[in-house]
Amino acid sequence: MRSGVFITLEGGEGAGKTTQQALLAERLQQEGYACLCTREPGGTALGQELRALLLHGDPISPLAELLLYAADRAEHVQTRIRPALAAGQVVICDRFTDSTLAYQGYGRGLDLDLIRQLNQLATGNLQPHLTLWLDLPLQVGLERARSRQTAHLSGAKKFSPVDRMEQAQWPFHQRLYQGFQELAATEPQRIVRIDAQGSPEEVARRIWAVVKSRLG
Ligand code: Z5A
Repeated sequence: MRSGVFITLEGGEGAGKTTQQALLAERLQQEGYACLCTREPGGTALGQELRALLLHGDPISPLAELLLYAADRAEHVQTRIRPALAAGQVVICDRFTDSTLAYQGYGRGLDLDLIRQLNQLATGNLQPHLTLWLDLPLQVGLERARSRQTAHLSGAKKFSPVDRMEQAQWPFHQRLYQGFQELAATEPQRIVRIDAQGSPEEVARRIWAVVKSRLG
């Protein structure tokens, strides 16, 4: 049996993670790989409840928010990600530990070392084999995210109400962006920058070139 491969997708809002997750899974399946597509927050039943609290509940303190993301991750790694990897699947996760460093660390200003320790605790030291950072200019990503909401209001399928993070101010999004840049510079072997501009198919081709070389 092939050993499992753990791939995470990271980036700012509207960068195309969900779109690219589906395209990558489709390509991998064509190549004969079994895939698990999942996401954080919300990859388990507990995670769905935490997701509702985190993204659409009343405002909470940054530390409480951090601990809820850690709880979501602990349950997710233990009950879904590790079993899928043990079964030889390719796990593609929409956001993981780097999002916590970017949003709660660079964005909210919580201590990065504390977040790294919590990430290790929640994951039992599980690290992605490959992280694809979808790099899109902030304005473009936020416009894409907004146009999706507008599409919802006019009756299109995908529903995503404006959430707490999307309501945050521009400097917050700039700090996130800087965070992803610094994380990618710190771990260039694991975190690969993908130019997320262009059509979904163009971005998918860039992603596949990287994934294929790693799988090979
Ligand atoms: N969060 C956190 O703070 N700490 C943590 O530890 C974790 C998460 C794990 C999850 O929100 C929130 O949780 C997130 C961080 C926080 N903050 N926010 N907001 P989410 O899961 O609801 O949303 P998201 O992760 O930010 O993703 P998104 O806004 O749904 O965007 P996306 O998945 O990256 O993009 P998409 O849905 O694939 O595409 C967005 C729109 O653009 C859509 O209409 C597409 O059809 C369109 N699109 C996609 N690709 C293209 C291209 N190439 N060209 C043109 N249009 C495109």
